[in-house]
Amino acid sequence: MARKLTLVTGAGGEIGHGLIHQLAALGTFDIVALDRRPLPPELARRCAATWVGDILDRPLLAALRSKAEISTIFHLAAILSTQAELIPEAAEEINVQGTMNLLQLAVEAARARGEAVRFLFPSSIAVYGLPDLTTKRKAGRVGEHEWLEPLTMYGCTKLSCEHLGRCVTRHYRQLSAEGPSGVDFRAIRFPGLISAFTLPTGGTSDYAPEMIHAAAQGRPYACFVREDTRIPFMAMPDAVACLLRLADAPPESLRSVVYNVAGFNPSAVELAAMVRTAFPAGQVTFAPHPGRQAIVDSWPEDVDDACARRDWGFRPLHDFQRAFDEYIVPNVRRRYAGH
Ligand code: AKB
Repeated sequence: MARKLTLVTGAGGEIGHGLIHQLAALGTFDIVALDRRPLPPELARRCAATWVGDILDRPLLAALRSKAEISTIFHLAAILSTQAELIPEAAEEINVQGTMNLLQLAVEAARARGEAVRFLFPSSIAVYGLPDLTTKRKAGRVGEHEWLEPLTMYGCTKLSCEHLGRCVTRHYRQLSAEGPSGVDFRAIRFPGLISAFTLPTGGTSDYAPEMIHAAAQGRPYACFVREDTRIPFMAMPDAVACLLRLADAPPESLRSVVYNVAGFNPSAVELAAMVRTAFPAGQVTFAPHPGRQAIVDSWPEDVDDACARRDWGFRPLHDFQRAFDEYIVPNVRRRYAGH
């Protein structure tokens, strides 16, 4: 079977780290990695080629495309929610213009190959905007078409990218005789992600992984949200499995271009209890940051993932307990052994 040439942007990031390991293990992909920084050797050696550069650098993207016949794109590069509030203009440019640049690359790659290019995009629960806590609690598991008025720049950029991807896939240059773009855009609205191997940068769901990694090192951690805060999370292996499973789904089985996926949704105090049990040397306290609190209060308590289960057989492997017992605790303990 011909090996598929796959482009991964933001390759050195949290999802990129897990995805490249999985893609390499599958052995059916040749990976072209793009990141602003050189990849660590253990990632770079799993790639057919690595490029250091910026998704806003269109000559670089043109050069990359001319050298590689790309069949699939995992476009992971993005500025996350907290950082995007600090640099909104740059976040809009990177998250939206950067994505449009990659969509354009996908159109050109599809034209060059004469075959569709699958474009996998990590969107986020941040596209949702619950107006207040009472409404959030009443809303419960939010469906893909509800509460789409995000509170954050990040949420707005992710929602814009979903619309751009759908439009390029279904209506690109609809007034010209060129015909369809050949882009097959598929997006997943990820909850907060928890990795045992990497630490997040610039997100607002980061309190969970930060709490875990601090406690594992016996360091005190002041959680920046209230004890009763509740949003959905997912273990990183499930997130990577989602991307690969959706990438593999036959187009005729997909009735949407964007999907919710859920894992588990403990409150911050339930999370702290699990962390204290696993890492008793850790001291978790609560010191809510009003601004970041308002952001997570606008995100749903949980999401309805029925469409993902129906269209591409999504099934999370890890619930809350299993994520800790089988993935987080063993790997995080190993990571900080001797610390
Ligand atoms: C963030 O906190 O910004 C991200 C997300 C929920 O999309 N982790």
